[in-house]
Amino acid sequence: MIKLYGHPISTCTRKVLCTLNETNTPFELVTLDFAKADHKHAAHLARQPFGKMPALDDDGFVLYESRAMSRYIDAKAGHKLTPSDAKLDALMEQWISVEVENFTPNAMKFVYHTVFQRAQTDEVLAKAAEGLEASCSVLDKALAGKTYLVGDQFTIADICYAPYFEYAIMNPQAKEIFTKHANVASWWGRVSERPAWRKTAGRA
Ligand SMILES: N[C@@H](CCC(=O)N[C@@H](CS)C(=O)NCC(=O)O)C(=O)O
Repeated sequence: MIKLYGHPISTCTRKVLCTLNETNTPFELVTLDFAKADHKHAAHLARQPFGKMPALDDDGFVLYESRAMSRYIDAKAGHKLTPSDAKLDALMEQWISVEVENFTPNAMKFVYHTVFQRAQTDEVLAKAAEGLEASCSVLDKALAGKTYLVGDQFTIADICYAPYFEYAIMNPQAKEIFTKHANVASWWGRVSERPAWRKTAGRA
């Protein structure tokens, strides 16, 4: 059975938890204690050499990087969250890259500032707001007339954005950016109410 080493509040752990929940994959969550820096100890460094969480152990197969874990879990579950069409699959990958490259570095500034008590300067937040606005504007155009990022199918791409939206929306400035983009706001309404995400975010 899959053992996931992480923490239920960690954004990267949440991507993997959501994938496990969406695919109804049995798993055990082994909670690492941030306060004791469990993720920096030798036992965890053997699973994740960069000292980050999460890491996964599937009967001896050890994997790190949350997006790789989501792909692995979904592949084992029969690709429920991955389009079979080559073009849609490529679009899923495109949106995951945009999440990593353009969206998350900006969204995380607001998450640190508001949720994880790591205050950011006004200058940093102003720059992050510009980046978030640019990403949301691109996402908004792409989501016009669509249920999820690649169309009707909910995919790993949607999951990858969810942890950052869930937290960043707690910041008024980030919330304003999200809500003024109507297609982004309604997409987030659909994603955030999925039972698997509600369970992941502790709202079930
Ligand atoms: N690219 C990695 C990033 C992992 C990561 O940054 N994890 C955070 C928690 S969400 C962490 O371990 N932070 C604690 C630290 O860096 O010491 C992944 O997607 O798994």
